[in-house]
Amino acid sequence: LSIEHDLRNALASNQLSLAYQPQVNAQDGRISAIEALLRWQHPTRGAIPPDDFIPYAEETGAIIPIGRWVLLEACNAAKQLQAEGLPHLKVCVNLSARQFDHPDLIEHIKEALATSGLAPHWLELEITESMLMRDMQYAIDTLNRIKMMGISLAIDDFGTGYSSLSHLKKMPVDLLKVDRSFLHDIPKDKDNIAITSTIIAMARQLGLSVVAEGVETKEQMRFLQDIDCTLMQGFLFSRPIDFETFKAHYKACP
Ligand code: G
Ligand code: G
Ligand code: MN
Ligand code: NA
Repeated sequence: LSIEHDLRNALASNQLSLAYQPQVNAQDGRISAIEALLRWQHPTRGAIPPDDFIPYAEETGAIIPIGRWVLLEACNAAKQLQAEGLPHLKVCVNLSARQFDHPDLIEHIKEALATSGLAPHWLELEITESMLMRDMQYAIDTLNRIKMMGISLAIDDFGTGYSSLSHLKKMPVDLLKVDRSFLHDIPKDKDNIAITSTIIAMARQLGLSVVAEGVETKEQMRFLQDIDCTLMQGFLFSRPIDFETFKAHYKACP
């Protein structure tokens, strides 16, 4: 049985779901956004991690219908929080390279917003540096089209992509997500302290917000607060959890 066949079937048979992980404001601890993370519950193999199936989905093109569904599902979730009278949150959706290059990308984004009724400024799209560096003019044009719709743009896994800063500054993005590898062993690891502080200072100079990813300890949190990081995301605050669980938590503690 091929994973490709299983994957195409997964969408139709409701085996895919989204988990949500909050991003909290580094200064006041309040939740300001949630990142949608794809989950696959396979009927016989159990939970398959995204790192094990997204590469297949990319290769086979299955990521296009799956990504279209992710966009709609994530926008619906953000809209539902609003409909229940909760403080509004941004929802962040990861795009894969193949989605970013696909001619229907803009249509699929518009469709998700129109169908859910979510206002565009509550949606944030995450792309990686490598997606931007393959064809810079295409990337700039596509990002501008997305930005003109009122959607925010984030560079995910920032610092791991070998892209030059002179190229990156041409990209019309709003936010950098510092890769979680740089948080490792802070405050013991002096190199990581230097790298993280420098990325955050640079982002501030460029007028960009920063999310530090992979925050697992109070020591990391205090370090990030001291250097005026904007937002934090990681297991210290919450693991990725299903929407109903997140909603119950958010209702109790908005
Ligand atoms: O939760 P974590 O194991 O959930 O995610 C592993 C990887 O899968 C991350 O690099 C994340 O960006 C990626 N990922 C999670 N959800 C999606 C999605 O909906 N679309 C794409 N393209 N990547 C995703
Ligand atoms: O590439 P992207 O940043 O989209 O991937 C998000 C991934 O990071 C998911 O797999 C998610 O489960 C994972 N993640 C989120 N918070 C933490 C954390 O605090 N520690 C670790 N090790 N992984 C995390
Ligand atoms: Mn991400
Ligand atoms: Na990341």
